[in-house]
Amino acid sequence: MKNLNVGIVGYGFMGRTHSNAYRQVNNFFPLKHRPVLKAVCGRDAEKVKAFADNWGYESVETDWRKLIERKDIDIIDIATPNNLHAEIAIAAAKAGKMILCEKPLALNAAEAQQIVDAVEKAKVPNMVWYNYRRIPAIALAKQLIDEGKLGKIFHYRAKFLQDWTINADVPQGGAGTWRLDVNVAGSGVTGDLLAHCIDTALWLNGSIDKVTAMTETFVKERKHTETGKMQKVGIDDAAAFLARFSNGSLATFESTRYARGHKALYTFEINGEHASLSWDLHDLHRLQMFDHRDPGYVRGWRSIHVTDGDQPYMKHWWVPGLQIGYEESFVHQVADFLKGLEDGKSVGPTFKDGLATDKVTDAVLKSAQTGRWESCQ
Ligand code: SOE
Repeated sequence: MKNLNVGIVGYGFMGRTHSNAYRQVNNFFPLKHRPVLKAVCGRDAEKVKAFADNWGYESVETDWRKLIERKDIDIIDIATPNNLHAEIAIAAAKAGKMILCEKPLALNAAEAQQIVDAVEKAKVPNMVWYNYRRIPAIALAKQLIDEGKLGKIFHYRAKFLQDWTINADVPQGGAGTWRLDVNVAGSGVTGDLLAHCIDTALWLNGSIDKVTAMTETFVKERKHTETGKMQKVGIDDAAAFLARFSNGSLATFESTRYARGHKALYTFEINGEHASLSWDLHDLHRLQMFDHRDPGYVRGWRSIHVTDGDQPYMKHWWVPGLQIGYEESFVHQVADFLKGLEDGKSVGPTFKDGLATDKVTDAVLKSAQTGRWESCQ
């Protein structure tokens, strides 16, 4: 068993999901590497120390450059707001570190391309934390599609709905609400939520050629936490787009933070000539399937409870019928990354995959401005 020392930058929501994954992975997956919680880095010395104590990190840093300079760090994990991803990732690549980066990879595709160039030059293993690929029900959807169970694909439909920014008093900027500050987040729901839908879609259904989109910012001004002043809001609060996939299928995507009653309703459906699949984050351990080739007298939507040992990832957990949840998708992602190191294979979503998603989100934002179809290539 070889130890791999992790240095994580950022200790918010994602810092917790990643730390939990590093701690659990070797208890459930037989692997040749063991992640060690070596250092956590954040600007607030008191908060970063409290995080280190809580999760069992051996040391703390308050400057990410110092973390990258450390010889005892093997993996840099970037769990910061989006505007820091590129600078940290490029420096980490130059220092020869393996890199795991939160989504979206960068503020835009041009920046993402620079990150890809840096890791390709340095030849360092890399991965983006698009964790939903590792939900067993979604991995099963991928398996069924790859096995040809759906036949030719006609339609893909996805949405990601939330409701936490309807109140105009929610500020922009600062911890938790940096997602509303365009300079830090890059965009609103397009980069934050549609990016998840797009990553899954590209994985399941191949590349997207072009999109036509609309976006809206419902609350035009919000107080900025750092300046205390009312400032123009630069992010998209809601976005919807039509897409044409390279395989000829048509798609609709929608995301908003203004769908009252929905907290994290990520759903997708895919319709093929023989069968359809649908999935819902609020019921994440189930995959719905309709197969027209079933005998007519029993034909109908079936709800597959993805908890059995012969379904993706599940043999590593409990016993058939007992389900797992959101946090385990991160454990699976670390497990796959470590297995990739063992086998000498890169594991997706790599930074190159992250760039492909950023190209689509750029095209969505551009189309919302121009009112035209925009290419994603
Ligand atoms: C936003 O509220 C958010 O936390 C995203 O940033 C995550 O990526 C998503 O998985 C859940 O919602």
